[in-house]
Amino acid sequence: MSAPLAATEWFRRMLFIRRFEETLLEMFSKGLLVGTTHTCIGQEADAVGVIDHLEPGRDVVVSNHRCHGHYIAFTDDPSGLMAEVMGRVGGTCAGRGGSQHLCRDGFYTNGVQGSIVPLASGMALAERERGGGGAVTVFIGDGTLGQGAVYECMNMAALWSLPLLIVVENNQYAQTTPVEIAVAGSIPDRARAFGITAVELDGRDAPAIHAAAGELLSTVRTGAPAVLVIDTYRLRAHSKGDDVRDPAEVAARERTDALAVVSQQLEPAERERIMAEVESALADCVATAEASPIAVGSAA
Ligand SMILES: Cc1ncc(C[n+]2csc(CCOP(=O)(O)OP(=O)(O)O)c2C)c(N)n1
Ligand SMILES: [Mg+2]
Repeated sequence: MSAPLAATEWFRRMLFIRRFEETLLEMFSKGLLVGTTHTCIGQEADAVGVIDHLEPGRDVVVSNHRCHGHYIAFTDDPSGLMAEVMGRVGGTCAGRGGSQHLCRDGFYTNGVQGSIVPLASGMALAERERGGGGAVTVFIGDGTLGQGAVYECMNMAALWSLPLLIVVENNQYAQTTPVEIAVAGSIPDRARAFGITAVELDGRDAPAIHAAAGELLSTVRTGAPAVLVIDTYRLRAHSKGDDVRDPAEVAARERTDALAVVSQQLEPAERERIMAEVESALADCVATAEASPIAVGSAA
């Protein structure tokens, strides 16, 4: 279990993911990206807080269509991701996978909702057999709770003592469908029905995410699967322009999201210094990606 993160570290890591994805949206509008893109803007604390407890080489992360924050937090390879979404040879998958089909060093993504939970469960079985204490963390959204395979996996994970953490990022919507009209009852109670420990918390409280994920992962590693439900909010469209939400609702959440909360805890000079460092690192990352040749077979 990793030590709590300082506010400066939260700010640096979350801001980098935020600015990376804001840059992606700008580039997309200029036709510089290949395929599609879904941003986790507003949900960065989930990636940073959970993945700080994971180690490439020991642990596995399985993510979904909204995967950039998870990838950056786990691999520290933003240049590879930038090159990938630009369809460049230097990308994570040599420019052929694009935004939602990443595969590198124990990090896997797939855009087919629900499919990743059986994949992650199988990987957790492999980790259990290997006996090295590795854990598999799979990230799903609230909308994915409508897929029956999720519950079949919870059943098997409990019966087979799989080292599996399912993180549900409940961002209140599945594309345009609000969670209230799609998900009945309590999300953690769904997991508890299988005898699985489940914790639900407010995603605006970044240190709470870190503490809960650390505790859950320490028991997950011993073969007790767990579910962490993070109530969060996506601050941008589902993908690019498809947003039918009330702008006042979005603006209210923007003022209170985890990045805004942490930002307010910093001295102005410190905030400015970190912002400048992030912009410089991001510029390097874009320049590295742009220097890489366009991949044969990419749509670029
Ligand atoms: C099996 C399947 N059905 C439909 C889709 C199309 N689709 C992509 S994202 C999405 C909504 C997902 O909602 P949620 O699980 O809440 O994740 P979020 O987009 O909110 O992060 C849908 C329906 C898909 N990718 N896979
Ligand atoms: Mg959702």
